[in-house]
Amino acid sequence: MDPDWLCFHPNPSKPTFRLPKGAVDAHCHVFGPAAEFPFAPERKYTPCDASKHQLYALRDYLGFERNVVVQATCHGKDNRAMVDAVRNANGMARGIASVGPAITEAEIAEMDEAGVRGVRFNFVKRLVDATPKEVFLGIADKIKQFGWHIVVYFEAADLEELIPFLNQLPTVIVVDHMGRPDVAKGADHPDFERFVNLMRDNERVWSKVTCPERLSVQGPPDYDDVVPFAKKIVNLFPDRVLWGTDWPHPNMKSHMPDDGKLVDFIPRIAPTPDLQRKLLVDNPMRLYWAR
Ligand code: 0GY
Repeated sequence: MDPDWLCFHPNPSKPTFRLPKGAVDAHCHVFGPAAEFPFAPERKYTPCDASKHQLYALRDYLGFERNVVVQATCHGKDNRAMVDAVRNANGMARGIASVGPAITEAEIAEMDEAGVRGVRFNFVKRLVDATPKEVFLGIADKIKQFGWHIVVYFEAADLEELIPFLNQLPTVIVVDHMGRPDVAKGADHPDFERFVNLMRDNERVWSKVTCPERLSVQGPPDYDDVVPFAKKIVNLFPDRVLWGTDWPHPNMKSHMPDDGKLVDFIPRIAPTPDLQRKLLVDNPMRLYWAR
């Protein structure tokens, strides 16, 4: 692994917040294990191993019932580790893949049968080499007939340029980590308003209200500065939000979050049982377990 790699928390605390029954961790990853599922040659980082067994042990410990395993960029377009994790969860996991333009219908169908329900388009330059938008549109065209959706990962500074492209996408679009706002600017800043307006104008756009540990300038343990951002999105769009741990927290450099404390962040951004049930159960079930 990279010399400055921070491995996930070895013994997270037990959350004080009791998750509703059937809660879904809708953003998490597996890394390898590299001996079984080697990392991709084109990767931008080399992490520690983080296996499906460790992921599902954390699920049980925190009180989740299900997971959405998102293909991590260290595995490139080789989805074997993610698919293996999804196949070995007794129906309690779904997957998001990374694919190239050569993907065939048969390959999509095979992943669909395993439990994959979407693809991720990544625009974060430190994680991937750029993919032309026409290539992404071609992939979108292929996956839409399977009822899959598209997860997009970008940073706030890139949103303005991306809006026409996002509005061209023919499926539900799930934005990772609220489009990575610069929280130092505040939740009423025009940059975050741009993201709010995207969700307001395009009802296909959903958001993961995830990663306070990644977005916070203030830092642990409370990540207070991220609360107004996530709370705003949950309040305005309660039926189009998802939550996830982001375990095993790729590329965290400042600190490694305590996953139990991350769960305790949920009632601060979704204060009522009704909002919590939508965020943690109803919305992910509708998007990932409709079939
Ligand atoms: C995240 C965050 C990151 C990495 C990845 O697939 C990945 O490599 O998603 C990141 O470094 O910001 O969404 O989990």
